Amino acid sequence: MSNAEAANVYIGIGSNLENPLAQLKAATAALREIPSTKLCKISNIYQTAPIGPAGQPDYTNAAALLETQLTPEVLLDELQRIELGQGRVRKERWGPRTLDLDIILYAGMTIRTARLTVPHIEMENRNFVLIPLMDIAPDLILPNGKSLKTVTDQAGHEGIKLSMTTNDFMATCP
Ligand code: A4P
Ligand code: MG
Repeated sequence: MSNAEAANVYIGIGSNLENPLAQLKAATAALREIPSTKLCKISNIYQTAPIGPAGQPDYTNAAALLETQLTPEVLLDELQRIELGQGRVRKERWGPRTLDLDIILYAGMTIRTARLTVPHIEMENRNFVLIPLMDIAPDLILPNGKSLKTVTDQAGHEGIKLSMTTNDFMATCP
């Protein structure tokens, strides 16, 4: 793949059901298999307090950097295929899930279609998205001109703790 044609895409990864760490490991292996796409970076792994309906388990969250030649909607198809392959059942909004793969940023683009809102609409409100992203893209500027560091500092560290470093995680990946 030539870099000139590839888009840098940041993916948010989340799970809070059926052994979330194992879900993230399987997701990492699956991201590597997406056609015309390279998995470039994985953040540290975090344990995070759930946002949304009460009573659901803590989440495990991380972020990944992909380099892809796929269009945003084709990439979304691939991510949804991986979610379904890992037993994802869509029920209530923000409810518990085995695997959630969200497109957080796609090549600095702003996208609003029936299927996609990029940057992810909630990203600036969610430290469980921003803090993993800071691990892999500390100098990133968002499409709205704000620096990732500034919005991450504003979001704070409440409800999030480091659960595993990237190196320890990758050492145990299939
Ligand atoms: N969609 C639109 N934009 C995007 C995008 N940028 N990336 C559409 C991916 N999908 C996008 O998503 C519903 C539809 O959103 C998709 O069909 C796609 O066309 P979904 O994954 O089926 O439903 P959802 O995930 O329940 O809804 P939503 O609003 O995407 O939820 P979020 O925002 O993903 O939140 N708490 C913690 N601590 N950690 C978490 O990871 N995650 C959620 C889910 C709630 N609370 C959490 C966490
Ligand atoms: Mg989602």
